[in-house]
Amino acid sequence: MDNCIFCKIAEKKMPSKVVYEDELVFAFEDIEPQAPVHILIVPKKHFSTILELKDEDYSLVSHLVKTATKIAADRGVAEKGFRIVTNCNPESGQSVYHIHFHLLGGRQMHWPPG
Ligand code: DGP
Repeated sequence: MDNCIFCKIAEKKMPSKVVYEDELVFAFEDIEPQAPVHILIVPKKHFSTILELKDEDYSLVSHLVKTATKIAADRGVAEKGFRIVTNCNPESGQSVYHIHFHLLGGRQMHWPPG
């Protein structure tokens, strides 16, 4: 989609620190890391928020989650613990309107989140 930074990153029209890529998903380092491990996992197909997902898109969601857990293992945070977060719409703090899962790890997390 035009003017979507995460589409541009996934299409490699904008630079990023690539962590993983396959035909469906793209993962890269967050530009403003909130933890020692902070990676964004995005679908290559554009959806603005998770509210746009249709029934037929949920296999993609499971692929995104599976990718996040694999990366967590690769980065050595799986056993100690990590968090997968997706924000939806303004009150959640969503700032980029292309679905993304934050993978956060490498430090003690707190609850409730801010
Ligand atoms: P959210 O607030 O949930 O929409 O998270 C958006 C995240 O995207 C935020 O943690 C910062 C990150 N981000 C924004 N622009 C860029 C960018 O151009 N490159 C990278 N790598 N990350 C970005």
